[in-house]
Amino acid sequence: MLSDIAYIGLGSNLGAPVKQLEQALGAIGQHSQMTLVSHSHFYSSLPMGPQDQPDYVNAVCKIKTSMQPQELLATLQIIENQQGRERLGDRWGPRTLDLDILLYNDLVLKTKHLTLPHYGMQEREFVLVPLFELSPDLTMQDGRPLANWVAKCNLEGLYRINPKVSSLTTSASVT
Ligand code: ROI
Repeated sequence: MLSDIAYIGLGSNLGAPVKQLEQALGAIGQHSQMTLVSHSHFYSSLPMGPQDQPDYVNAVCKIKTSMQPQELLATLQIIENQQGRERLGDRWGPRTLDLDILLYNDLVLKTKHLTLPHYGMQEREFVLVPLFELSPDLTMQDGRPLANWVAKCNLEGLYRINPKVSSLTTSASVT
């Protein structure tokens, strides 16, 4: 049963970022234990961290899944690897594809490899804005509406770059 809901953050700034995100959404949609409920527009964003790297393309998608968080994480890492991700140990460096679990139901979790909700969300406009686009009524773990978090973030350098890709958009995408 695909009864658990998760939000995934997608990011890329190497190797044709828009294609990377489109391909990742395709892989997520085709996986037997996930369905793609909806995805946000794609956004161009200034790099967080070292500035001597290309701008990023970011988006968020909402999925239904039958996988537990650890298994979902491993599956997303397989998709990252299939798309040429090299793990160079540079946490803040450029990347072909990053897939982060942002939220998994209302779960709060802290393990060595996975923190839920995603630890950096509050400071990341490139996560909050596309998430808000998908689910404007979300309440965050501190009890505040997502809208408050969005209102506090710096939107400089963040802009929508394309219309939704219709082939990836499901009937449930207008949420
Ligand atoms: N900066 C932006 N704008 N978007 C990202 O997805 C992103 N991912 C990262 C770091 C290096 C923190 N910077 C980023 O991992």
